[in-house]
Amino acid sequence: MTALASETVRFDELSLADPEVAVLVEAERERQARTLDMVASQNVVPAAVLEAQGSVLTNKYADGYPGRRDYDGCEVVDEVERLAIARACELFGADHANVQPYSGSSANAAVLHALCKPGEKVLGFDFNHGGHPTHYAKETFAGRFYDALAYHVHPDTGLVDMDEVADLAARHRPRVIFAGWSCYPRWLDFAGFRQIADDCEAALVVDMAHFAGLVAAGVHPDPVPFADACTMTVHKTLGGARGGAILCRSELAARVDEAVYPGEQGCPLMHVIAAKAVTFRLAASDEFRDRMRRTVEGAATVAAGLAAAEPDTQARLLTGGTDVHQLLLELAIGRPDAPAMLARLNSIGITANAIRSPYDKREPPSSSALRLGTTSLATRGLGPAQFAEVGEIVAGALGSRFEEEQEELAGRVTALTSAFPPY
Ligand code: DSN
Repeated sequence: MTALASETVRFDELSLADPEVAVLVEAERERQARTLDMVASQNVVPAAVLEAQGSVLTNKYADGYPGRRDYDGCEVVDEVERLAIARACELFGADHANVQPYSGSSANAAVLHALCKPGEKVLGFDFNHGGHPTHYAKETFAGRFYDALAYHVHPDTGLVDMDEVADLAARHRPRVIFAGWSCYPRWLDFAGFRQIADDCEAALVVDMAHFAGLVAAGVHPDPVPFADACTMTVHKTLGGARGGAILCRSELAARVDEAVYPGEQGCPLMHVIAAKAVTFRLAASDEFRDRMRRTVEGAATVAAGLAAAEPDTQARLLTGGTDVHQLLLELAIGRPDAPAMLARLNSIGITANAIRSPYDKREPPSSSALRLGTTSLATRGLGPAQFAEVGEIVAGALGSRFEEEQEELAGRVTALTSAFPPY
């Protein structure tokens, strides 16, 4: 158990007012406690963040920004938002921060709103190759309101094909280039993206939703010096308030702020902004940096275990390993598909998610790949020995003797979850 997540959270008032919801909240608390959560985008937030998000700040309307609101009585929430902005700028060395986006998707919508006119070109990373739909996909605002296209990973290496990025950028001259990912296990070449953006006079937006915590802790290259704007979520590796934020150069500050409010959103969620301020403070601590180091080293340890087990599992690590908090495993054709392997993992108490691997040969809803993350486990306190064991357990779940070993594997998961409770 870590000091950041050490207090039991109680729901006495909720039980009185609405026993049905209280029972469900308790059921979810228990589910989280007895599960090894390897969904790479999830985390266990500190009790302090739960308290701030559940505070009386939820009662306040505060449309606008500190010192210029549309409502009276904003003097306290102004201070809260100023704190969150100052802490975000200091943590990431940014000129300006907007802490109001309701989510990472809202943050991406706002930067496009700030930097592009409808119909202008945007270049993003293909979803099935690791990118996020809000960077380009036709089902989202990015593809619906802008002329969006996508780059890919190279089929031989599994790495972002920078030659393709440069070629698409030179031919189409996008207004915005997105660099960032949801399902990709390697560092991006931020200097390379900057050069490509400069060559075609595009703005570079780095979506660091997944790796913001790693950047804050100094265990991942820093995109801030290279990007015109960075978007993020605060609840993934950063491990805090649910929602988004934007960092940008000072010359873009007014455009970004106007794009968030009134451009894309109404009233800021002041209780969540308070929790973002708490998150940024905690992320500046030595304890957080240690946790991020354990997260990344844990992913490398699990990856090494799975690589060693490949002759049995026939599950191949995409790109051969990981630099970050997640790893991607491609399952051989002829073996159970990703949903079937997820069901195996679930049956022993591990949650993860299925993804389409780049160049997947299976027809949806079948797919060939799993994404496994170590963020929540590191927050719960797991270290090198436990991550080695997690690698063995996952290998056993994906292996040829799963049915014989299922009970023993489930027992090992229970021993770990009991030793490392989330709260
Ligand atoms: N849903 C997030 C993830 O799982 O990576 C991305 O928005």
